Amino acid sequence: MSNIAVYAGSFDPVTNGHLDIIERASKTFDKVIVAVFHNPNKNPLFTMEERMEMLAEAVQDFDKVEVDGFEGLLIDYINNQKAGVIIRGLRAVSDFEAEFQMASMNKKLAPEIETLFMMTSTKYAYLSSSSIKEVASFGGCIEGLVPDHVIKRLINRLKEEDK
Ligand code: COD
Repeated sequence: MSNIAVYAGSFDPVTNGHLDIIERASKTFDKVIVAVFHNPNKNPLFTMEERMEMLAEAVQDFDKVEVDGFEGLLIDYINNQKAGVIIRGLRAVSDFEAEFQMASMNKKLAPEIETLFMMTSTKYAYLSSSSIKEVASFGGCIEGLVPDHVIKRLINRLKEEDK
């Protein structure tokens, strides 16, 4: 099995919960590719390029971590990258059902690829990109929950959307 792992997601935007998983995974694998999914059916707050830029800045001090983007099936992307592992973060029990479905489908599509789950650090267990966007949109404090450069971008984007 290849010791390259892919941590895929929407990352709209990256949170400190995501970064915690990335940093911990980077200590276990030879390389971790953080792969931003371009979903043509969704309308994210940040473009694919912006989400990748925010991630690249956030992981610049991490060893063995690369940021990339992909379209289509995750499994096809993993095979193209010659990776062997999908990393997923697990927060509450409520994550389990969707994650189990996704992991089972990916296993059916590519039995040789393993999905590995990493438990969230308890201090980030309640964090999600959606809650960050909601709190920020009502002027709540998100310091310590996302990198500072993400806070700036969020505030600017939400101001633009208000106009
Ligand atoms: N602590 C720990 N982990 C966290 C936290 C936190 N606070 N917040 C989020 N995470 C984890 C999530 O559980 C997930 O594992 C990862 O971080 C990314 O989260 P998101 O929300 O940014 O991204 P998702 O879960 O929406 O990404 C879904 C994919 C894009 C990976 C998925 O839809 C996909 O693979 N799409 C490609 C098409 C495909 O292959 N479909 C078939 C799969 S069934």
